[in-house]
Amino acid sequence: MKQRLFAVSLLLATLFAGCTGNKVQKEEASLPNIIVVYLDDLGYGDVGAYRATELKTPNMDKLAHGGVMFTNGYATSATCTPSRYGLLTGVYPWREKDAKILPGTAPLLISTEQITIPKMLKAKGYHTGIVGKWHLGLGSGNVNWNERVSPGPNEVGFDYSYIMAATQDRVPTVYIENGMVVGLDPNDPIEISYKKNFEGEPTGLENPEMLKMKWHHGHNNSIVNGIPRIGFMKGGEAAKWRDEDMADHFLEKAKEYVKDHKNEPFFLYYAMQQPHVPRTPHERFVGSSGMGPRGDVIVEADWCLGEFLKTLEEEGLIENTLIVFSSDNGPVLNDGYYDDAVEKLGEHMPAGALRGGKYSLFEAGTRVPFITYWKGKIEPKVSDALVCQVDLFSSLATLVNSAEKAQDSQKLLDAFMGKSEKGRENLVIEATSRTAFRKGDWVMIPPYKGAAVNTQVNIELANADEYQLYNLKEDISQQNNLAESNPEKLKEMLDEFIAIRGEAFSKTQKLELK
Ligand code: NG6
Ligand code: CA
Repeated sequence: MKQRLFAVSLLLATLFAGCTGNKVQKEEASLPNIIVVYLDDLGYGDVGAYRATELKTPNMDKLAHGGVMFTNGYATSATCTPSRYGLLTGVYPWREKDAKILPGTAPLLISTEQITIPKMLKAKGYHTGIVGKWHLGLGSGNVNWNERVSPGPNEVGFDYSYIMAATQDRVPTVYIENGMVVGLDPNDPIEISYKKNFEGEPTGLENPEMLKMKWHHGHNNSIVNGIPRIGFMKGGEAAKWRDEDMADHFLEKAKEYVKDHKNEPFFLYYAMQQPHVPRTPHERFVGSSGMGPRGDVIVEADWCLGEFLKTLEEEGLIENTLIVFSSDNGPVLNDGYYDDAVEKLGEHMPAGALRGGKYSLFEAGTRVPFITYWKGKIEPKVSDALVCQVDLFSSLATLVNSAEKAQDSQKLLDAFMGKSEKGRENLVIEATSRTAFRKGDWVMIPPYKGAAVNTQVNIELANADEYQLYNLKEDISQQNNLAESNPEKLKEMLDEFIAIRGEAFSKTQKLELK
């Protein structure tokens, strides 16, 4: 009996698969390509269209002026790993206790069981690729960099991956293609440690004479290309990247990916490394901004974007491709190296009018440039809708007619397509494991212990003994704390925040009004 039932269901399954197979084929023809161009530490005020006057970003501006330019677009977090986790999974990073800035040796943060944007799209017939910065962990502890490194991006939904493991300032300083270190000489194996140095290897701390870039805080372990890094590395000489070529290199790979997959619907996550430290513009961009390396690498990233757009145009793909442009977190000037970012800043305001920066719960930590562009499909407009990168999952699911869901991701396709001004009603933002709550024009930051200012990077973190409540419409720079003068609003915000964050959280944080 059991066997017969099995046979019948097998038959049904085959018939059903036949039907859906055809359907997938039909759908594929009309599916647009989707590209996320993601910068690292690019601030709200770093883009011309977002009112930067001292820095020229013509290609980012082209997207902003030809698409929907969001003024209330957020990353889920004020640092990279959690932010990227939220982007790819549609789950708030504060739900995942390990979603913190990861070392290069950290295990894969996203569970291989978990649904992700690339997995969701793959099921709809997309080819999926990532080129650029990963920083979501690799392997399952104790990675051997001389064998295939897995699980990694290929195991959470990407058919193709060409990545750096963590950040440009962290070892291993090599490219990894589908899990294999590129250009590795088997006779010169790679060893990595974040605990101790390998005997006889120079470090930034002990060998300052070998440095072409000096460290300011942290960043004094292994030296690669004259730049001291976080973490220790031995071997892998032939595989090491040249920092100044990284932008060109990722651009080339992104272009190749597009050309290789132009005949099928594809999803590309093009995660540029700029303007994160160490800022190493190619020689032809040195001096291009007059602002030192930080400005120069933004000019370089803008150029890369322009070249990449040219490829989409040349390949005839630009009218069938939705491009999302954003940044993983807000800006920072001195993030650990002496590179003139502070000294040569001049009148430029990387955060625009926003308060704080990277690592901060103030607006500049998470409110970032956020643009959707689709030539011929999206009408240019500026949108004040409240949107977050965590919403891309469900919105893209709507676009491709997928029923997949992710816990915190809202369906905001109309807002992303510029058809509606309706965004989310509220949003939990995160910065180094602290959370705050935005609702409508208001933002509430609960009290947090810890320094008010991170003096190394010179950024206000938003820690305070008292509650903070700001009306962002009237006070975008968060100068007037209205917590005392508007206790009703504060209570309303706090109650909703606790309802989302959960009672247990409120107890550990002792979130109650006196
Ligand atoms: C910090 C690093 C900083 C940067 C950051 C990650 C020190 C002192 N600072 O720990 O330079 O690498 O991590 O940036 O090491 S992120 O954009 O990838 O989150
Ligand atoms: Ca970042």
